[in-house]
Amino acid sequence: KEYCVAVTGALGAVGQEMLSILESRQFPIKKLKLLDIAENVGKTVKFCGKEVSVELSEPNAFKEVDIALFAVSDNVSKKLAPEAVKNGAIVIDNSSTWRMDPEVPLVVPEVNPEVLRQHKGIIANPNCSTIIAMVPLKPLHEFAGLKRIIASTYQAVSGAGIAGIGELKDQSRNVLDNKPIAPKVFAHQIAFNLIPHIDYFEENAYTHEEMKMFREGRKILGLPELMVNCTCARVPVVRSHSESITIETERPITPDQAREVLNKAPGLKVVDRPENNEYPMPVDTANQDLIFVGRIREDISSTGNGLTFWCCGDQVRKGAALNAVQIAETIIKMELI
Ligand code: 2RA
Repeated sequence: KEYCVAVTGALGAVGQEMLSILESRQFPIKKLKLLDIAENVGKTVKFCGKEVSVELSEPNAFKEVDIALFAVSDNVSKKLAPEAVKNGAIVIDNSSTWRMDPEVPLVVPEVNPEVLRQHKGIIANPNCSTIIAMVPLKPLHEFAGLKRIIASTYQAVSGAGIAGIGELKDQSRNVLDNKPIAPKVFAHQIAFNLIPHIDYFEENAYTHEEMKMFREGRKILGLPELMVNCTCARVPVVRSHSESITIETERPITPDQAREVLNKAPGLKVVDRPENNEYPMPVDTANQDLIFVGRIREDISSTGNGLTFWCCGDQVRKGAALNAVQIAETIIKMELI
């Protein structure tokens, strides 16, 4: 069977990545609709060798659509996603608008595909750094039972969109040439620096990005009491987020057991040969689909069962576009459409 698929926000960084993933995975498409804001209407994008024109992203555009992949802002999604559902589409949304709505499944296909059965039209794609953490955490949880997570993220500038990449490149040149810099996308200089601040500060002194790991992590893993402490930093890396994660588990798990469990789990590649200087790095995980995990070791500060590891993943692909397309593939496989 083939489907009418819409990509909303088709010309943005995530929309473009969605298109290239739909094409490379040969998603069963009967008709593709590219939807975007008024100023982009009429522009064309090449898909499977054919030029497709961009149409206006408005409620009527979803009339014949089976699956709508949304790569738009929170405000646009809030208005448009319910309209798309009313018109008969299943919406897979990449914004943060619907993620914590109890009626909306929040899904990483390798982790909790079963919640898709409860969907009522809108399905939410989690935040990028949350997805990257969940893929290795799920098999470790199944083996040892998660009690607590302490995570620090090192997030690439492309997490802030194409403008973030431009800002890093321009600033790097200007700093090397001793020219003045004027930060726009980020609150401070990002070239030759890092910024421990992503998204706004909440009342508890954590940033909203950090609280996404806390709230979304609990929801995805189905562990409402899970203890999660996260610090998110923006680093001068173009693409691929990195995370240092320490867990405390109910039952003991040795580094060898963890490597074995992670080796067998979907969506992961264990890269863990420190004797050969082999460990996950963002330059190696950019533009591919797997989360790389390494530096797996005992948490020597733990009073219980503690394990520490490091992981990296392409946040534009697995952290956004690929995860959304995998959700679409899973709802087809589970016959939920
Ligand atoms: C980031 N949370 O700033 C974003 C992307 N979703 O990296």
